[in-house]
Amino acid sequence: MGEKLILLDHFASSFGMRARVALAAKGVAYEYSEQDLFNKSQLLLESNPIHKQIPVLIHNGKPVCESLIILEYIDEVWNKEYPLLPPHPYQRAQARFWADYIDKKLYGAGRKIWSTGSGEEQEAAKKELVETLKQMESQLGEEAFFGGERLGFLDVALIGYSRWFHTYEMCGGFSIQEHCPKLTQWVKRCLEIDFVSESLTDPAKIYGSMVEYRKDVLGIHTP
Ligand code: GS8
Repeated sequence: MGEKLILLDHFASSFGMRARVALAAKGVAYEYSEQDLFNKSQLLLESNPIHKQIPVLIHNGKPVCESLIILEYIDEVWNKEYPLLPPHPYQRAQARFWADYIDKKLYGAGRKIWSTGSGEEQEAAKKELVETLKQMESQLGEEAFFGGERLGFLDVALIGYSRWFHTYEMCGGFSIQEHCPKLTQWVKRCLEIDFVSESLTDPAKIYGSMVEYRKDVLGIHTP
């Protein structure tokens, strides 16, 4: 009813992918607005004056920032028939803990893998990434999804990173599947859900853009 919803995003952002998947899970229509992060729009600067980062969800002119907060907002506002957070307060606290853990560990380790050519720093980042993913694997246990029988908050929080796995592997010369077969199966299960695969960016597109970025900005040749 006259609702206006805009997502300020960037195609490669695992944070933005969270918002895309959550909105799709809830069946909410929105306007996608790709942002140039090297030349930030007035709308982005005004909507997120503190961090000046995407994603930002602008709901009827009011901006909501920070991807995990956006996820909770989406969960509270739309389609209560499909809750993302679990029902029990303790389970909710656990889901939030692990989502926070993912952001504290995965983003930094992943970034180090693609932004360093090779060497000790990259080896340490690869080790940290694998340890983090293994930790997530043990959280998953024998469940189909982190949300149990169906996709939930933590699945949505993590799935965007999987689109970067190819880039990590190519830049780091290692195989995530080899170390984390169960998590690889989980990724496959998530991608079998149409609204998930349709919301995510093709890993080849992310890798292509990173090869360019490494060459042009970091001066690193990608094998
Ligand atoms: C992180 C967003 C972020 O890093 C969240 O939303 O969860 N904690 C935030 N956004 C990046 C793009 S994705 O790597 C961004 O907007 N970078 C531009 C900049 O920092 O100038």
